[in-house]
Amino acid sequence: MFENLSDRLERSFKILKGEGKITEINVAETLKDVRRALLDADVNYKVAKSFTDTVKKKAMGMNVLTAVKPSQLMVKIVHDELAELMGGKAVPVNLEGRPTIILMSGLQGSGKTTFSGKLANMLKTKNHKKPMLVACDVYRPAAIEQLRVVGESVGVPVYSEPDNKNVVEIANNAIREAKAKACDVVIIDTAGRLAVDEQMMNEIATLKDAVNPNETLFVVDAMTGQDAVNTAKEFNDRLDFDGVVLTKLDGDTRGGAALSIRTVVTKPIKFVGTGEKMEAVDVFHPDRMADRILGMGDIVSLVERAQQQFDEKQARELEKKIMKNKFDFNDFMSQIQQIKKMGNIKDLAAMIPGVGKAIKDVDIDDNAFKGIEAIINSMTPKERSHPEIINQSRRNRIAKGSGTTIQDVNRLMKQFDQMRKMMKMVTGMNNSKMMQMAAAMKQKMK
Ligand SMILES: Nc1nc2c(ncn2[C@@H]2O[C@H](COP(=O)(O)OP(=O)(O)OP(=O)(O)O)[C@@H](O)[C@H]2O)c(=O)[nH]1
Ligand SMILES: [Mg+2]
Repeated sequence: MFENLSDRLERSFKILKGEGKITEINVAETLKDVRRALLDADVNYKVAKSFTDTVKKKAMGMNVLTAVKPSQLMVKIVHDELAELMGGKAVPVNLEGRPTIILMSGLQGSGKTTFSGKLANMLKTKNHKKPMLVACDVYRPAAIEQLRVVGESVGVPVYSEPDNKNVVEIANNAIREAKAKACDVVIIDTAGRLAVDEQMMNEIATLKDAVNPNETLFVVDAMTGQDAVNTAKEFNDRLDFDGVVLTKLDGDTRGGAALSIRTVVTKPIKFVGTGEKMEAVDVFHPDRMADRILGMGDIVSLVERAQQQFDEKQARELEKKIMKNKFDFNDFMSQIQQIKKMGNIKDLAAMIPGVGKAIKDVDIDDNAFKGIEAIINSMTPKERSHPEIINQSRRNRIAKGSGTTIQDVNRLMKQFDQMRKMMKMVTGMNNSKMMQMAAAMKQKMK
């Protein structure tokens, strides 16, 4: 996501390289490029224009005061303005209320049910809450079952009344049940609706009035681009929601919605969904998102996410093995399972500064795993624990056994080798060092 935008912005700053100072002329040229990059990334026209106007004003004002390189200064100004555009600071979800009541709203297929599960999972594991999911989608026959499966996968109870079509009644009964069971967060999943469907919009407005939620979230598919902004506006006019959840940011989205929604509805983006798995969700941090858009990487969120995923003890054992260069195909296989759980590997790697660009043309997308598992499965236990014995004839046998080609096996052996090296490097760098690096980078920008 945002790959194009970050490349384009970087190129526009290059125009300023070598220039001694920011002048009206060279800044105009850069900003024209920045604006074009934003428009191409599907940012609302008015938002893009006011953005570049503000940047220009700031850049011209700063000219006399500073002695830093113009391109650095511009990166800094654009970075800060991008963060500002997306709300400046992260806004946490409101957890007041006993129980806390959270209501989902949004179009069909936007990701409400999936996000309800992700939120329940996050509140349970990170905030040590005891959530309950409530099925208030009474229209789609399979909706209750879907929520039940989601609830089961994260170990959270699901309240439903299959024969009741009155969502206010269901919600009120659920809240009563939650109190009785000492659940402290009630997450209400609702049916998808179109803003033009008056009856459906009335239903959710009535539901909101009746249960008086602490938090009403509007869930929107980031891939819908400008439509996302318009839908957000229509739902906000009707529901006056508290925050936005941008889903499917892992997809082929140009990301413009993230940049425009906040300005158009003046409600904060609180979460982003980055995959179909229950773990694929992040709290939205405008400044970190700005880092990512500018290709600065996002070490902090990477560390946070990795920490959440990896079992600490298992990680320490693995670390020892890596340091001793004993990392083998058995470990590799279990890493693949971990990575699969974490979501898109390229997305994850792209958060490391410098890596995003380096791997742009490298073949480590999710598809890379398909043949890999087959190949590893065709290895003997000895080969798996002693990869160095895998010579040419063994490679031939493995290729045949796994239904792949010798080239595939060679490629995997090479990737495995590279991975071993990279892991050794990363493991040598502990978290506090990573934090220092992130802080140093921030300092550089100032
Ligand atoms: N790639 C990706 N897919 C997602 C994400 N969130 C949801 N999905 C997928 O989008 C589809 C729709 O998600 P749901 O959670 O069922 O959407 P919904 O809003 O509940 O849909 P309705 O109940 O029909 O209105 C499913 O296939 C999800 O797996 C995300 O962040 N990334
Ligand atoms: Mg649903």
